[in-house]
Amino acid sequence: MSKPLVAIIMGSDSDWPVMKNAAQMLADFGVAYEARVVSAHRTPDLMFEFAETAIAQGFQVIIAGAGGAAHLPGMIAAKTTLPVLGVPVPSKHLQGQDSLLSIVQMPKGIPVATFAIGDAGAANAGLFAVAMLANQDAALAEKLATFRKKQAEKVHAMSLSEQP
Ligand code: RP5
Repeated sequence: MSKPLVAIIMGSDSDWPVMKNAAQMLADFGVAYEARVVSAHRTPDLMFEFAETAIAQGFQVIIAGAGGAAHLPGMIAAKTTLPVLGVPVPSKHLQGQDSLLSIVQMPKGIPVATFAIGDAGAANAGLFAVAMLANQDAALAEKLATFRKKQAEKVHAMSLSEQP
């Protein structure tokens, strides 16, 4: 595959089952990505190094997922001008509501595009990255249009059995 345009980072390997949904979406569209663990709290120096070198590495979009006190997406956004898509990972005690609020409430000037909690949010972050890259890639735009068409066809084909 070609050089990855999308970085998927997460605070722990325990986030991977959720963040895999973003990776799967990118793989389905043939978009090269790199996935790795970078923890805001446990490896802050690595986080800064990653953010500071992300543009030079050729990334165009960063998908960042974390749970609990989910500071990773915001801190990455603080250190790079690349677009950061934040995915709140469900947490043990507050079911990801803490993750969501930690990611979404960014101060004016440092945006993080925040997605839904969990699998759907991660998948949609992958899709959003595809949509961003499709602006400069006609073949990818075509694949995205086909994806939407197939999705709509599935809904049109739905029927409800046993209606009272
Ligand atoms: C966060 O703490 C991670 O993003 C993860 O969601 C959460 C728990 O991490 P582990 O204790 O599973 O490593 O930093």
